[in-house]
Amino acid sequence: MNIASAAERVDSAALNAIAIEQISANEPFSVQEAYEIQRASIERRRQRGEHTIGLKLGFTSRAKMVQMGVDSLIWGWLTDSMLEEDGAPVDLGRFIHPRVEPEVCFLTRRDITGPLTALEALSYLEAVAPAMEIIDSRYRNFKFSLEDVIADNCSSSGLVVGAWSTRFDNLRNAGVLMRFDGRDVQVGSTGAILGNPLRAIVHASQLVADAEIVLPAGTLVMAGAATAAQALTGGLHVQCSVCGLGRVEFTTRKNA
Ligand code: OOG
Ligand code: MG
Repeated sequence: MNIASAAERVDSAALNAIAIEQISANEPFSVQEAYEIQRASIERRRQRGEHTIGLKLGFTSRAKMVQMGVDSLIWGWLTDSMLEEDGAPVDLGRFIHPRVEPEVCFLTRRDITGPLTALEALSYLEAVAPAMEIIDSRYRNFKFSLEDVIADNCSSSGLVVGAWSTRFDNLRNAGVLMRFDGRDVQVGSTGAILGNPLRAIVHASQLVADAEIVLPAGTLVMAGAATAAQALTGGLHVQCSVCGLGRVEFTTRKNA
């Protein structure tokens, strides 16, 4: 597997919003190689001036695993260029076939340097917020293998984070509602995310230890979607509310 060439392919696809064939269609590759491709693609973003602001977990709920036919937890990087402002319009022109999903986002307050237990995780957190992730697979028809999606930085494309809160107590089973133009499109519970989205921090700490990196204080961690993702079109008002945490929203603009 030529790591650099595969990284160039997923990176260009994201940059130009043009879908590509799955990397695995021509050459099978391992999960380890997939993370190497992901790392090399993030390095290309860094060289263009983007910086990483956090990480995201994927397939932390059954709903997502079933929707995408993949059953392993995955992780990828979030960069500053992916961050959209709460309440602001999002231009869909930079995406291929964007989807949105309801999540919660954590903000860390101490460096995470190694594996944490569930009990320890809370003391590493500054705040939690309702959030939505905009995912956009770089592969045609949004179809991929586990290795393909990891290499593609787990479809990461955008995130919108609502107001921060310190209400960590209610996360085990808080109602989640995503609406398009006031109509319910996804309904669920934060409990669908690993039983409790706080476990995302435990997983993140293990991943960090395995990858031999440090997650600095002030890192964002997206816990993964509580429900299946929903396709985005232009001219929508999209809102997600998480019971006890409040809500987050954006509108979509189609730039043809
Ligand atoms: C991969 C990303 C999964 C989540 O929250 O489960 C993910 C995808 O579905 O394209 O972000
Ligand atoms: Mg997600």
